[in-house]
Amino acid sequence: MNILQVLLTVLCFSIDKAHGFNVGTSGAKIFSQLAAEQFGYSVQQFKNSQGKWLLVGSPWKGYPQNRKGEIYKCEINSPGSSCQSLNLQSNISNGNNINMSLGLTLTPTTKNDGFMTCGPLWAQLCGSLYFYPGVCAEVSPQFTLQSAFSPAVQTCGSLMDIAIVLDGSNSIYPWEPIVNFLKKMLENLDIGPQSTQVTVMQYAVDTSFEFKLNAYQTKESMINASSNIQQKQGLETNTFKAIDFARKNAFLASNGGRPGATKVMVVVTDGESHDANLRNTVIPACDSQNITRFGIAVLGYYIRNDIDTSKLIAEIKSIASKPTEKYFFNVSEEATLIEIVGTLGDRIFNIEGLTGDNFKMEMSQVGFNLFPPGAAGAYNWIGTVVHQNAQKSDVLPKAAFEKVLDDRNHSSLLGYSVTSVSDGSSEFFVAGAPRAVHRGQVIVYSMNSQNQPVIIDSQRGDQIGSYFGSVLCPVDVNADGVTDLLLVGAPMYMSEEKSETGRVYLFTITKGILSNQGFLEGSQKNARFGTAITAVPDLNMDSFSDVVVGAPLEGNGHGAIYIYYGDKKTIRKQSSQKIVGTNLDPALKFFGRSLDGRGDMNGDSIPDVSVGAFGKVVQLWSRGVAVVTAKVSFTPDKISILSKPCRYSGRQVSCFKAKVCFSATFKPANPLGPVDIKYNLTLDADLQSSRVSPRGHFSNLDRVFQKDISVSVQDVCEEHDVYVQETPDLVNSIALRVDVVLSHPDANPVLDVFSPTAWESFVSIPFSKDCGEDDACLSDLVLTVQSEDIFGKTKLVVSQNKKRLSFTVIVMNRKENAYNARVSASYSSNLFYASVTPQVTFVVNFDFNLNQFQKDANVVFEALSLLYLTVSLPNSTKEGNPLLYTTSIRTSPISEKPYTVRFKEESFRGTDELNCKTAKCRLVQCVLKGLEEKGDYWVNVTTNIWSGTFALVNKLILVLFLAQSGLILGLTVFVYHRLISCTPCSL
Ligand SMILES: [Ca+2]
Ligand SMILES: [Ca+2]
Ligand SMILES: [Ca+2]
Repeated sequence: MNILQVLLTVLCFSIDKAHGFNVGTSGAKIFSQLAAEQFGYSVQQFKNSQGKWLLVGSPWKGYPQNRKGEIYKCEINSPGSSCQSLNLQSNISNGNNINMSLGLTLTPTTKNDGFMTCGPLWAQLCGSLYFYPGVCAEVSPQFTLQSAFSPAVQTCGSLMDIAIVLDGSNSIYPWEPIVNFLKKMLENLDIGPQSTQVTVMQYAVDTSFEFKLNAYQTKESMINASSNIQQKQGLETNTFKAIDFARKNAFLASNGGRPGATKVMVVVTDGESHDANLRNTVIPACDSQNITRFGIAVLGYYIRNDIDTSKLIAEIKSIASKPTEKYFFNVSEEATLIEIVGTLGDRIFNIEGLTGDNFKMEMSQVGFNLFPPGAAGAYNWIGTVVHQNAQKSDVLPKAAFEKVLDDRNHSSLLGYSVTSVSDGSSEFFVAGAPRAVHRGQVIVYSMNSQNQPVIIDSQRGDQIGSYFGSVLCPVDVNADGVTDLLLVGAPMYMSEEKSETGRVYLFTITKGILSNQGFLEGSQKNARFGTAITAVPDLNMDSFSDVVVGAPLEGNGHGAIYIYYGDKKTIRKQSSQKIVGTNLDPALKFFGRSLDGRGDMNGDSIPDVSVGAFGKVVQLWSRGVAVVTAKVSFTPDKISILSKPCRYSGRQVSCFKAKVCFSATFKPANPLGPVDIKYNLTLDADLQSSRVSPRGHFSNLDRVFQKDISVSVQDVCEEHDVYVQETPDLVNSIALRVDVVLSHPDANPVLDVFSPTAWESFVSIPFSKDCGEDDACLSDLVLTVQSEDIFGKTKLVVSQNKKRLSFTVIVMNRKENAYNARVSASYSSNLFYASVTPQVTFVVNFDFNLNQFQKDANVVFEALSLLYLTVSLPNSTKEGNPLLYTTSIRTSPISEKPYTVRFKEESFRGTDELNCKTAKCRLVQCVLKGLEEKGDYWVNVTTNIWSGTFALVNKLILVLFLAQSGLILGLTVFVYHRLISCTPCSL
């Protein structure tokens, strides 16, 4: 028997999200703690000498009294699913400080194999005001706290001596609001011998102490004393004498003044002074003693008496320190003084303890993200980045980022996220500012030799409120030490339906310069896709790193994660797998709010993905990958329809045997399978074929045969009988398609989605075509057309009763068999096709169109043996941008169709060629007529390029085009289809 291996055609393979890929969901381990404490807000895989753990942040632990937060350790390989608290918060916490929110972030520390956690919401109590310096803690591999640092923390108990100078002259009325203002102001200060001391003086003609700096040790006693202050009364307002008195006396050591304490004077008055001539000596004297002065003008008396206030305001402004807008206040009457207390308190705090240096971290929150820690709230919510090393914390100055942020609203939250990327030799830092100019921004910078940041590049988000830059994830896809991609989350990105779908933007980085490569998107509304992003070192073992993205709000807040596999230096933009939280546990909420996948957690060498949820963390197990190959051979490889050796359904029929062999390769290489698969054999499965019924059946009387088989490295083969039906199609080979799927969806290993799982083989069944030894059918069709009417000689009268025009058509073949033989008739528009009466000789009827009288009627007959050629043209990009439109095929112009042009912004970087894989193709089918034996045939398809699609290319590409002017059409991208050779078209 002649056994011949026949051509295997690999069918297209597609990734079906429903099938998933190698992140398994069966056997997932779920750890739980209190959801109200936000257990699961962060998660980190961790290994030490005792085992493998999940570290889980529970930043609200202590809720609602004092959200100190906590880290839990959950042992992966222990039988139970309980977690233990590390009790870190009790070792860090400081009596005055609350809501440490420890565990909001978690990150490994490379230097000692431990980890770092931060509590950026850590609130510091200064007086009655809270500030948010944040805190980060380093923890050893054995879970002991090593150090805690809070570079933004204030010494809010730093020494400050405040002299309050009150105008007590007759014009002040009523007095009570002045006392209330004083009491309220004291409430807002951190009073004490080691923090802030206050002295109060009152003046009219002359000045006297109400109490001195060292008079009261507690806030309560000082407020009590203040309530008893009586109005001094007096006809003159000697403001400058009072200021000078305070300068000379208030801060004296004998009166309680402390050397090194910051000196502040608050002057409250309601009228122009009687001693303005002293101004030019008194105020410079205050400056030389570093006394910061607040000037408060009470305009009540002037307004009540309809006096112009401009001189008064000018005088008080001249008393206040610079800049005036920060140190000068005015109020319309005594009663409204109390309204400025909050602002005044804030401004006093802002100068506290920080003399001669305008460097402010007062509203910063260190640790919103790590390495280096970001300080999102620094500089009044503009934010900055703190570089921490063993010796010290370098808080990067505001000016470093001011220009690039262009943040007039002072709300960038720079440092909300931070990371670093490498080009192999240098390291660049990336900081996210999710509220910069409302659209969000990422900034790439490097550190120069003076430890100062040098801005390299920045990119803004393209939608207001999208929180672009709140999540950053660098990916070294090919693990060569060079960062290939920076993923930037914009989890609040709104879809067109105004729902928070979320997006993840892809950037490549070249020497710190970012280049946008499009974005990833989840599949659902209100998903917050991109809230968490993590790179995984090669889930599917194809040597490229992979990426997992969380969409914690997807599906009404249940959450989902998406898996994207790496490919060369980028990632595939189509997710390969989506795992919906409710499939693991119907009660899961916010599944995907945090992620980690840096390591193998169960010893099979494949990294595993850990997913945080609301009060839970889920450990998923990755599965091995099998690549199955199928080979098919047929015996015999050709079938003669004359030979009918087999019996099928009681009849003698032609038959052949199909032998299917499977083998597999496995990653990891241990264990070597097996993989249990289900295979399907289908005869004539090609859906594009016009054959409705198959030309062959298996022994089960069906065109489809299904079986389970266990496949290992060695070939495993099975043979199947195929019975051939009598068929009118004796030309085309019978196709046998093999499909394989996993026998059990939860099996391990799984089939590789990026390798073929379907193959089509053609048993070259040129049923004996009877076309001579060359097996090519050279026919010679002769067409004879006869009609009752003798055209041209007699006039044909067409009427209602006589409108038929009939032809008798005779086709004869003088040479070898003609397959797919047809007769075609084309006719003029004044005829209707009426019918064909089939005989060996058949009659074709036409009726005249009585609504359209013309002198001539035309009918052209042709006898053809047809051959089709299908041309695929890249018709539009994946985004739907038009690429090419056909203008002609051969000599027949195609009628023009109206075409609505609609362009979307789209990047072609990384796309070498726009072909039917990278773009959407359109099929043009040509019928080839009048072919001669063994000729080469050319079909000239002429297309035009939609220039609009390329009008929006960014400048870099545009320059390239211009440089190659005249060669644009020569780019390999477009030309390959311009002339299509039809060499294999011989019959
Ligand atoms: Ca790389
Ligand atoms: Ca991979
Ligand atoms: Ca594993």
